[in-house]
Amino acid sequence: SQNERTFIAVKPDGVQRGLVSKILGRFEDRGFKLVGIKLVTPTENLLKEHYAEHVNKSFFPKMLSYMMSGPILATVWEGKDVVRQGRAILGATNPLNSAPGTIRGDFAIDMGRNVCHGSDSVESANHEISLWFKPEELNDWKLNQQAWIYE
Ligand code: YYY
Ligand code: MG
Repeated sequence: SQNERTFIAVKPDGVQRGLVSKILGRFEDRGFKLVGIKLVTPTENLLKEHYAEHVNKSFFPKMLSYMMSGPILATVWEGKDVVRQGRAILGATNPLNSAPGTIRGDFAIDMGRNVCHGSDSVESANHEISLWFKPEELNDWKLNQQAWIYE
């Protein structure tokens, strides 16, 4: 459905390195619709919920301090298959395995500095969107180019 949504974030290293416009640009260029956007410096509690599946892993404390080291650009994008397509645009978790042309493959080297986050399923997307955004922060609007992007 064209109404599928995903949560895409530019992590603190991506914001610090000035990669915001390049990362957002790839989603805009593809034809996805931006429905939510804000800068957030996340709390430990938010990150523990966001990364609930990883809280007991050995890399978690290091990842937590990285993710709390500065503002994160939180965004929500809408469009057909956007969860899966978003993961493809970001590239593999470990940038050493990310294909050139992906964000991580073009802008990152270490896994602990992989510049971006994307939801891994429709269910986790809906959960992450509700963690990071209030309902009134999500904008319903008609993309004027829609008929030129979708047949
Ligand atoms: O969804 P994605 O970000 O691609 O990977 P996850 O397996 O969910 O891990 C979340 C996050 O944790 C990853 O982007 C980097 C970090 N991480 C790490 O620093 N070291 C690991 N061994 C695994 C993951
Ligand atoms: Mg993940």
